[in-house]
Amino acid sequence: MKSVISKSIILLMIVCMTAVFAGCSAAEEPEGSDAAPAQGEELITIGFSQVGAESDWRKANSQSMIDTFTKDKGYELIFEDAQQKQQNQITAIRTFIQREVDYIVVAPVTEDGWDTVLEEAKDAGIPVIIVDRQVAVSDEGLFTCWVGSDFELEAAKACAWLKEYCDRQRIKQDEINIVDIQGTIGSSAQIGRSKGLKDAVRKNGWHLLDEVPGEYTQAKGREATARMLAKHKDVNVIYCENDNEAFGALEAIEAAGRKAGSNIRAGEIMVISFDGVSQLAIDDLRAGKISCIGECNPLHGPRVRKIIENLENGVTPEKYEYVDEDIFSAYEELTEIQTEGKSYPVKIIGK
Ligand code: GZL
Repeated sequence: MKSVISKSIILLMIVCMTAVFAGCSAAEEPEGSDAAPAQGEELITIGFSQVGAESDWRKANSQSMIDTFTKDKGYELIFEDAQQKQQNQITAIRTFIQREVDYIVVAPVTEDGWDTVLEEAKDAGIPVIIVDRQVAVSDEGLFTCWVGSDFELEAAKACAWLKEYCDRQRIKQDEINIVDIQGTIGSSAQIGRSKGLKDAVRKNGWHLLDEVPGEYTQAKGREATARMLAKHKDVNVIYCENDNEAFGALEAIEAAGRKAGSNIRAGEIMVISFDGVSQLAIDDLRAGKISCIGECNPLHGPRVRKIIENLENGVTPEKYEYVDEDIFSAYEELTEIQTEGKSYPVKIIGK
């Protein structure tokens, strides 16, 4: 059953986000040909199983797919929102198979549990493109290709920023007492961002006081942060695995009578985050409430279209396509960071 998310609400969101995201993001979108289909040409049908609408990132990701796969460009998009439940995604994929769509696109909520349904899609001869988070399957032949972010690199860059910041502010690395407000447990973004933090904790001698699920939502981010502030009096960095958790963390910090900011020495609590999609996140960065954001590019629509165009023309796509991403901060003295032997520019978001 086709379920099209109400476009008016999303459209409003996307206008703000895309303007912001385009303003901040360095990543260029691959150009899909905008040629309209020849008269009477069959539409290419795409079944898209989306995680849900849990975050600003997710809404921007959904809108990118909706904007890309339109009838005037020769596509029919069947959009299914799984409300963050894997079983709903599996049901949606089975519906797509029954409807004999031309392509199945899946943004998997978590990495495990996909072998059986992907086997069914393969048996039906329908190519499956995985976007955003990855799937952990016994046979990589069960999907055609994947496009998304390098979540461990996102974490490595954000942690390299924190290490550099401490060095410049003459804050000893072992003064860092950090809690991790994790994303949806078992999702690639959570696995990568949590692992990247743990690697940095070991390398820099920070203290990882706790890890708690924040499920990428503002409400859970607020709840988890409040618990951490009550439990750990010495915490001075809150590492949020997306911006919506960070918005909740800022509310909890204020409710606890503390101040969010990068002046750890003066007792402020530093908030680090990921995504950088919404105007609110950029405003919080500019105001110094969030100290650093690891960009996570949600605009996968054009990339998936390029993949489908190639497949239509018999061109085999790369198995794994990683998108380029920046790191944002308002701290003007730190314009470049190094990690894993490479340098990355820091995009300074001016006051
Ligand atoms: C990352 C994506 C994550 C975002 C969150 O690619 O999977 O899920 O960081 C979203 O905002 O909910």
